[in-house]
Formats: sequence, structure tokens, C-alpha cells
Amino acid sequence: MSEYFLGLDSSTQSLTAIVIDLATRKIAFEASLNFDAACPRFGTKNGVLRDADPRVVHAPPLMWVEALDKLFAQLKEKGAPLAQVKAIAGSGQQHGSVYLNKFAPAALAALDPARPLTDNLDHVFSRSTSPIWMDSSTSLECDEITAGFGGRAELIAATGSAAFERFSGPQIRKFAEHDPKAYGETAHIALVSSFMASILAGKIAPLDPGDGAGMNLMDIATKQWNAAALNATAPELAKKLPPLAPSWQVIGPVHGYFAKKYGVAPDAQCVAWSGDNPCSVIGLGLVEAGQTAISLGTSDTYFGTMSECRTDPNGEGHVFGSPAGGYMTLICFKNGSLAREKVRDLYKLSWPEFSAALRATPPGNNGGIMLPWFDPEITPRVLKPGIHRINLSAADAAANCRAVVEGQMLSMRLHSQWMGLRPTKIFATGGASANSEIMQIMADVMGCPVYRIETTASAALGAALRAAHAWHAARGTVAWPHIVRGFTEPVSGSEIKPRSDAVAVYDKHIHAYAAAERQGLLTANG
Ligand code: XUL
Repeated sequence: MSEYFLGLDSSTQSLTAIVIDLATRKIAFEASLNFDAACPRFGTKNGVLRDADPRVVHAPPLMWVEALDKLFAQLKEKGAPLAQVKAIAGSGQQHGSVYLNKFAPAALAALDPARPLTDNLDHVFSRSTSPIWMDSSTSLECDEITAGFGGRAELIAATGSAAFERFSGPQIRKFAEHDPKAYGETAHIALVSSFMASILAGKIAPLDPGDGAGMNLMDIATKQWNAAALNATAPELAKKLPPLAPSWQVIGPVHGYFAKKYGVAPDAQCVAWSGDNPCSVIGLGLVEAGQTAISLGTSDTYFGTMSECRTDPNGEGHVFGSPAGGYMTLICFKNGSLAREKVRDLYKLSWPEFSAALRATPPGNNGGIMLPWFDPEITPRVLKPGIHRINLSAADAAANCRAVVEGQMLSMRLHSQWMGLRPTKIFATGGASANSEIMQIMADVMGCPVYRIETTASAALGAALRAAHAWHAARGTVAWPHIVRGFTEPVSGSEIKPRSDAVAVYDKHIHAYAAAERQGLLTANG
């Protein structure tokens, strides 16, 4: 018998739904709508509203409300098995904050299926736009919060991250300082994730430790609000924030609005939503401590999982609660595909020629090192871009190809060391994971096998798997590996094993790389 679970992903540009059938381990249904195209009256471009100040990037939360209505209409029309869905969970773009007034709880409870969702909810906002993760306008507030809390190292240790402009705490502080009247009228602050969950459940929803950690407000060790961080951020904040709850918290049955209007099973259970990165961690199958994924995209991202709470003293890696329990880290390297492409273009090579260059050069590159900081780098923090070559001639095309990839992999190894565990296997995803020479360097530098995962909607899939987990967890014990089995397996035959002679070379070479990086940072950051 089928066992359907629905996962939704409210991302920056689109809203996606995936229905999984846990019984057959298949994706039963998928649908997505693009905000700009589906909700044009809000005037967004790529899902966002830009200000004259390029640092200010917001989105209208009422657009997300309209999109939810439209997506459910689409699901009904296309015959998604909504009447048999047992539970619904979701994923939201991280950090975006939604400001609700005192009318919100009653409006959420009384959703009327005879009217569109937007008519039901257009009066519940104390701020008509939401600052999202692309907003970088809160440097001042980051400094103020850091100082008010008692220092950067203290804030990292307590909340899992240094203060970052896009994090919700600094954004809330800016709102409270700039518009105290509207802040005063704000009775509830939600994140994108908990806001969307609130609509489905018809009541203010809790936040989970995956998304809660992206605020600089949650105590990362206890997964509860940190009173000192709240005090350093904005007045009366404790009253406005929702409770924090485990990621598998069942909030209650779906609101009758969705049952009556779209035929969703009236007893379908709403599960707490989480952030898109925590959901992706599940959608990539990282449900046990020590499991690691590397996404090679525009930027390269390192996802790790830990059972214990450790934080990065340098504040380069973020630590969030993992929806599977324990912790996850997100370390972002900005010069990813972009840097690989720049080197390829510099030497006027095709990708097959770039790969041939990797094959033709030895592990360790005869000591040649590149720090590929074409753009200002996030990890390590580089303010002044520029590429640095150490023992490396700019005239040697093949050595430069190897150097860019080795530099990226060595940097990932170096800047994930604070986690205190070396991965035993790595799942690689993103465009460049199709390149087996790059994968070989990854396996050799990391010293473990690498497997390729082909995924397009890992956050939505992760949300659907979380719905399945929460539903089963509410009925007894359930093992995460059992839930993800069949959904998150790597591409068959994609395993690339580390070569022991190359691993030995990199175990030494990492020290030379670290020294080169220290030197490069002195030059770049003055
Ligand atoms: C993570 C971050 C982005 C957003 C994208 O810290 O800011 O990955 O979550 O939606």
C-alpha cells in the first residue's frame, strides 16, 4: 500500500512540491512554480525586490502566500495524491524574516476556503517586505550585536556562527532601530520556513534548530533561545519569537482550508519546516554523524554532520542543528566553478583539455600551489581578490589546472578540520562532480572514497523525507537510514577510490598549502 508524504521548498525563486511514496521508494509527483512568472503583480525579479542601495534585498511575503495557493491548485489539477498524504513538511530559504502583527493568529486559524489565501492574510503583516539571505545591509548591526554580546569568539561559541549580515538577528535589529513603531506592532517574528508552516497548520508554528541557528539568536548547544543574544539584538524579542522545537515536531493537522479547497487528507499532519540547507542535508542522505557532501557549483559548499556540538573558532563555517538530530555545518567557498572556469579560459582550454592536464600532472603538483581568489573569498576570508602562485609558473598551463583544483580541495580539507572528524566517504554533487579527474583529486586530498549524487531538488526531497520521518517517529522509533533508503543512493558505479600514494603526498602537502595560505592572507588582507 502506498505511503505518501509531501515536501515543499519555498526557495528564493520558486516554490516546489515533491510527493514521495515511502512504500515503493519513488518520487510520485513533482511540481514547481516560479515566483516572477506565477505571481507577476508583486514585481519581483528572480524572486526578489532590489532597493536603490544594492545591499538591500527583500521579498514580499504575501507573494509566498499566493504561490502556496497556486501550487496547491496545480497539485489538485494535475492529480497529485493529496487525499492520501499522511504528513507535510517543508524547506525555506534560510535567514529571511517575516513580521506579523497581533491579528495573525486569528487570521491563520480562520482561513476561509471561499477566498484566496492572500485575501485571508493580507492584513497580518507589520512589515510588507521580508529581508532575505541576499541582503547585506546590516554590517553596523552585526558589530553592535557582537559588541553587545561580549565578543566575536563568544558569539560563535554560543550561537554557532559569527554575526553575518544576512542572518536574521542583525536584520531584526536593523528593523527595530529604523522603524521602532512597526517593530512595536510586530507581535510575531517568523522565518520563511515557520511562516509557511504556520499557514498550513493555521497557527503560529515553531522553528526548528536547523533554521533557528541561522539567526545568531539560538544557543547552539541547547537548541533554545539564548537570552543574552536576544538582549543584544532587539527589545522584547523573547515575546515575539516562536518556540524552538525538534525538526520532527508534529504541529497538528493541516488547516481545513487545504482539505476543503484542494482535497488534502484532513488528518494529514503538518511537520515543522526547516531551512533549505538543513533539508538538503537530508535530501543528500547525510543522516548519520560523519557523513559529508561537497557541492561543486558556482560556489563550492561543504556539508558535514556531527553528533557533538563543535563550532569553528575562525567563524568561517556555520553550525546549524541537523534535522536528523545532532549538528551540521555549512562551509561556503566562493571561488568554485568560477575559479575553475577562469583558469580554463586563461589557457584557452576546453573541459576535455583541462581534464587531460589533470591527468598529465602528478599529485602535489611538484610543489606548485595556487590560491584561486579570483573573487573576494568567504573561506578563508579574503577581502582583496587576486590569484597567488607559489612555486608555480604562470606559463605552465597544465600545472595551473592542477593547482586550481588542488588549492580548492586542500582549502576544504584545511577549513573543515575544526570539526574534528575526517570523512569516511564523501557524496559529491553539482556540475563539476561529473568530472572524474576532479573527483579523483577530491578523493586523494580527502583520503576517502567519493561518490556522485545526481540531484536537482534535494531540499524539497529532504522535506518530504522529513515528513515521513516525523510521521513514523510519532508512532514509535524509526531509523533515519531506513527512511532515506532508495531515495539518496549515489549514481551506481560512480565510486572513486583514493590512491594511497597520492593520499600520502597530500598528507604532507597540506602543510605547505596552509603556510602558503597564511602568507597569501597577509598580502590580501593587509
Ligand atoms: C545559507 C544561505 C543560503 C540560503 C539560500 O546560509 O544564506 O544558502 O539558504 O536559500
